[in-house]
Amino acid sequence: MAKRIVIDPVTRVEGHLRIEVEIENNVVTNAWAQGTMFRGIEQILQGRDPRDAVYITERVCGVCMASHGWTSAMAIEDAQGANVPRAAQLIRNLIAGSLWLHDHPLHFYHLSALDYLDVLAVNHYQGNVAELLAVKNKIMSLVTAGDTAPLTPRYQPDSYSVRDPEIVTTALAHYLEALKIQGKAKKMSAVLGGKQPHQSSIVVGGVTIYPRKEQLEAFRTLLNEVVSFAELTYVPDVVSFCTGPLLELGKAGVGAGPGGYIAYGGFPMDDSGIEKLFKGGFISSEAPGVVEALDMSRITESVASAWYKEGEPAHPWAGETVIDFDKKGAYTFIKSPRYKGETAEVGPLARMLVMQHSGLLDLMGRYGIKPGAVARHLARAQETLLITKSMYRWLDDLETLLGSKTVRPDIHDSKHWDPPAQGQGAALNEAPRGALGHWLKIDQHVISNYQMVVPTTWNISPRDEKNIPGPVEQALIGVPVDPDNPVNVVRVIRSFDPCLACAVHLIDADGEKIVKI
Ligand code: NFE
Ligand code: MG
Repeated sequence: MAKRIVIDPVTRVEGHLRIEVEIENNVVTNAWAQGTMFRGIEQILQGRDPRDAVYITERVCGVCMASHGWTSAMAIEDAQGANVPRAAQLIRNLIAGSLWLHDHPLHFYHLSALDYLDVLAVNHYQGNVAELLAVKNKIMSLVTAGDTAPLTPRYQPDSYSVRDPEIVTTALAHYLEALKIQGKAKKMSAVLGGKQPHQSSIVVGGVTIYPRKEQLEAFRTLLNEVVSFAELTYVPDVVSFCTGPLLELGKAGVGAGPGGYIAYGGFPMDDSGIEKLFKGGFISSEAPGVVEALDMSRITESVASAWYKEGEPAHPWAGETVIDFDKKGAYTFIKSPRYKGETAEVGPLARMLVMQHSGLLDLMGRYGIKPGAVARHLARAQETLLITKSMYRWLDDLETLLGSKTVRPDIHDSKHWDPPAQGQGAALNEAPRGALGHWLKIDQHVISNYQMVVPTTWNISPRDEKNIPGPVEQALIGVPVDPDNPVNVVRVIRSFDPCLACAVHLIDADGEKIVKI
């Protein structure tokens, strides 16, 4: 007999996600991912001056704001033919890079690690390290007070859970330390971005901040602390978890996605903006390991399973976002992005596979780890190392540029401030959770259409017009699950680090439920 399990809301993800799975003989046989919150950012943008989009799109999300502001500026710059000066590119890289250093450790410690820890094992810690004893006392006093949320998730520890008291207590100590590090990474983006959340330095054509020497010094001091945590604590923790207690899950490839991967590329490394830290490309599920060059015209969004007015799959420039609550067969507010009609996973694993990152491929090969939930955690850690190294390079280059005595370098392309009366632009970029694209059309000086195709739109996408499920839906099928303790379901979902706020962009202004499911 098939059983149905509904997890609503899925916690420790950003935004509202509802997951429904069908289970037979303790294995998931079918899955539906639903974005149940509708916002309306794409509609809000219509009729506005294109330059407003930088600030408005940042409000899509409370996590990856700078990625949206930056990508929006790039899309408008594409419409204008603007040239962003190198100093501005470096400042943008540093603001967005700070986001990565904030997001990835947060995802591991605060959103995911608890799925793999038997937290109450702290009580059996017998060592005498003062810091760990303090953690033990702190957690046990919460237990006594009956107040262990969010440290004890609603699922029970299982055979994959780490129970060694020393490892659990150390991981919890790092969980607490990572909370402080998050704050420092946020502060870094505020130093150059003007404020947090929602930076205000990035504008169309460049940036508005001309950092003083003290600001760069403050940034570097914070960077040293954040990088030292990332390199000496976070990455080693992820590697030891993935190649230790989680190895069996990793070798079994639990949570493997569709096998198709897409990355757009991001973080310009030189003046031309052509050489990038992350490379763009597509890997088809039909040809694993073969990276194809991207053809932007092959990106489409289907609305077959979404509460939007029926229509053929459309390229984002021609896309529409018109609500249809009564549509038969629809079950989500998320559209289905596809590349050449194929489902593709985005995010750190996609990026690292597309760029054939030797560090990740070596680790996966050495330990026999297959693509899946564990590989996603490993990929996130490996790309963090690319970011930490690049942050120093960008900061050094910026200091050299700004320190030049003879010429004050440009931070803005002032010849291209006014957008064209008519035109269109697009930007393909990378956000912490994956490939991010903004497309806009301008008519009579204002935005006539604005379409965002966001990382979580790719990953949480529903069935398309050919009834092919999205990446998370496919990743869940085949996952072994104890129906009384479906922790494996959330382990797989959270390995994607979904953000539904980004994916849906709409909420009813009165806070009313728009649809009842
Ligand atoms: Ni709201 Fe986001 C990122 C974007 S969405 S967090 O990273 O763009 O998946
Ligand atoms: Mg969209």
